[in-house]
Amino acid sequence: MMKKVLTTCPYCGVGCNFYLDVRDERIVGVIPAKSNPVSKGYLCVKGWHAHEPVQHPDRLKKPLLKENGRFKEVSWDTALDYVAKRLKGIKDKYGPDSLAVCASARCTNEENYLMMKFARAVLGTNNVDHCARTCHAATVSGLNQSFGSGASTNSYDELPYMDCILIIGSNPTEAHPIVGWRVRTAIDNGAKVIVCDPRRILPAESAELYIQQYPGTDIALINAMINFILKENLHDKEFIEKRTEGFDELRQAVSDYTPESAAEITGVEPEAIKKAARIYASSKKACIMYSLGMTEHTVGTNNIISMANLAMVTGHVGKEFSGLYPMRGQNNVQGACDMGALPNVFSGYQSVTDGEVRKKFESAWGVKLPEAAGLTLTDMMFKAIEGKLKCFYIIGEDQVRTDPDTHMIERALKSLEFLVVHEIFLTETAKLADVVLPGASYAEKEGTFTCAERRFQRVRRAIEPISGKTDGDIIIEVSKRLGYEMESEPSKICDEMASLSPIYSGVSFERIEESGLQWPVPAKDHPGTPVVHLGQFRRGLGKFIPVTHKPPAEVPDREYPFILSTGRLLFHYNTGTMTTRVSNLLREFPRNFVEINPDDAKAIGIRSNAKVKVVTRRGELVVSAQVTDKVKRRVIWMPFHYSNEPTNVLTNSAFDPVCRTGEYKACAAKIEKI
Ligand SMILES: Nc1nc2c(c(=O)[nH]1)N[C@H]1C(S)=C(S)[C@@H](COP(=O)(O)OP(=O)(O)OC[C@H]3O[C@@H](n4cnc5c(=O)[nH]c(N)nc54)[C@H](O)[C@@H]3O)O[C@H]1N2
Ligand SMILES: Nc1nc2c(c(=O)[nH]1)N[C@H]1C(S)=C(S)[C@@H](COP(=O)(O)OP(=O)(O)OC[C@H]3O[C@@H](n4cnc5c(=O)[nH]c(N)nc54)[C@H](O)[C@@H]3O)O[C@H]1N2
Ligand code: SF4
Ligand SMILES: [Mo]
Repeated sequence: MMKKVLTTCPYCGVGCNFYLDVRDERIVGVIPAKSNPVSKGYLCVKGWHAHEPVQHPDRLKKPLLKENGRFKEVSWDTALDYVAKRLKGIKDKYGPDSLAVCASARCTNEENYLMMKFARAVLGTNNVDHCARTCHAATVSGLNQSFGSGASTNSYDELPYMDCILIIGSNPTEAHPIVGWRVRTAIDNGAKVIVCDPRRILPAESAELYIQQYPGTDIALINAMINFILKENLHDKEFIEKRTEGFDELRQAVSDYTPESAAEITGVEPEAIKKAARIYASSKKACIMYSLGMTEHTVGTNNIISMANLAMVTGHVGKEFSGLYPMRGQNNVQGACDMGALPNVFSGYQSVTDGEVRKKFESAWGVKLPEAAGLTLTDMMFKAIEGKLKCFYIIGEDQVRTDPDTHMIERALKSLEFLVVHEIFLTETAKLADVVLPGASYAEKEGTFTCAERRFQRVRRAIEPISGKTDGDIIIEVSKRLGYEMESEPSKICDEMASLSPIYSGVSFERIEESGLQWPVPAKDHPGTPVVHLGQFRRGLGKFIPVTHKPPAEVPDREYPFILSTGRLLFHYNTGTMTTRVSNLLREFPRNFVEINPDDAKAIGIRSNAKVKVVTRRGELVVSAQVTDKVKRRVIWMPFHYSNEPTNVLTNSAFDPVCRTGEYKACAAKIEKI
């Protein structure tokens, strides 16, 4: 039997659609979907090969139970009974807040809704979070303070028509290629692109201006741009007057940041800062595209606020062809946040500490709900080490490889009394579990993902679940064993979520058959919202919040003279569980490496491909050196996609005090020749 099943890509947050080509229960290929508004018939190299990991022989097929330190395969009933018994035992003994759930940005909205409901209604705790904590939590906390809503303000299709795109801390060509393609189109249409990135990424080659600042110095850079914009009278007085508050405080705060003083902090020529300010401020249609280069810092939230300040000073937000584009990472990280897989909000960003909101969910779910906000993923790890968190239920996340400071994370997970992991492959985190439950991949389930432009799109089942169950089925069965019944039909889970979440009120599976809908969708006849904050910010007036430069938690010194930054390659995806199992992808960059500037390489006495030891205060790793002027002196850069050569043994778990995201993008390191 042959069929073509339309679905959404399981990798990045762009949200491309394709058909899975299925022959006799075997997925043999991917066919792009021309009518999809996101991908318009294009895909990147990961999308083209997205079918390959699904039926890979390494897929987990049976539940695994650890006995005397070794896994043995058991039946679903044995595994689920055991999990329910242990969860109940720990809850009875230590109370509900001794348990925590990590939801998954790789899973569907409907599954994430079930996961947060499971934590709150079944386990009785708000301790639920997911990888947004490591990623764009600063976007949610920062933009919320400035605008009243923490998601992308505008849509992909505006990009080709921009006059200016300021790309800062985002590498769209590799991390969001189908958005990168729109940036390319904008350049072809005459847009001026300004790239601000410590690494000379591909878009820098065709940019009007490339600024190579030191990692962790963006507030100084942006404040200096604002300073110069005010000095040159390039600000939008009418916008500031009508739509914002707090301008005087901002003016005061940026007065110290002249392009000259910022040059000392950032390592960027004052003239370049002035040029960037002039281009951005005087363009009619200008937007800012940013990502983890801004969020993954101890000043992540303030970095986001500084960009919101810049956009408001120039009136480049709250209308079409403007705004901030936070390039959300995972296929469904936007959705996992929207579904309330966060410790402080239910679905639709409704606060758990708001009595009225709680009452609404209590009456819909028929249980009493916990009142205090729960722990973030960052704090769960610390609490585990302290012995206060006893049990962690992780779904589709590999913290051992992806959280900063691997040795610390291993210590945390080993301190637990009970660890459950839902996985599709046996990851390093799964290896530490007491029980591993084999979940299903995107190709085995019905549901939805929400992409970086807030578009809610369908995911469809191409083959039956290989393990017999989806992640959603597993949650429902564990809940049932704990005495709580949940809806199992994905479209009905979506209806329940919509009925409780105003921003999603108007969505349903029928309404998104064709091309999805962009939230807010407040009513069943509402067409969706491509641009938010039109006429008025979600919080009323946009708020200028003064922010000042603070160096990263760890700065270079005599012993550790380099700044290590980390990030992504086009061909690999996060931990690489899926992409390293695709031969065409693995062929490119099969091993980890470190990029180092030619002058530094010469000083150490190494050439490209020489083995070096990268050392930080937390760990060390032997990799090959890539000598390149992509990075400037004193800066080194590594990808983190390799499970057997784990970059995160090096990274720093120091975190932003507001959003609690770790500082993956800057720590002190040294390099030793071997
Ligand atoms: N191919 C591929 N695509 C992916 C992923 C993947 O693993 N592989 N992962 C997905 C996920 S989860 C996410 S969150 C996104 C992330 O997408 P991006 O954030 O675009 O990717 P990164 O490479 O982590 O970092 C972006 C840029 O930040 C720069 N940078 C580093 N430090 C600083 C700094 O201090 N300031 C500034 N201004 N820039 C800095 C880096 O040099 C890099 O070019 O990608 C998603 N897409
Ligand atoms: N050094 C460094 N480290 C980083 C970053 C960085 O920039 N630098 N970025 C951070 C960021 S932004 C992120 S988002 C995290 C990502 O961290 P993770 O979320 O841990 O990384 P992923 O590889 O996306 O892994 C998720 C896991 O989900 C599994 N999976 C995929 N689909 C499904 C499914 O449908 N069901 C189930 N049950 N499992 C599934 C995969 O096999 C994989 O093991 O990494 C962070 N780590
Ligand atoms: S750009 Fe992202 S969503 Fe599109 S095909 Fe590539 S990985 Fe998939
Ligand atoms: Mo991410």
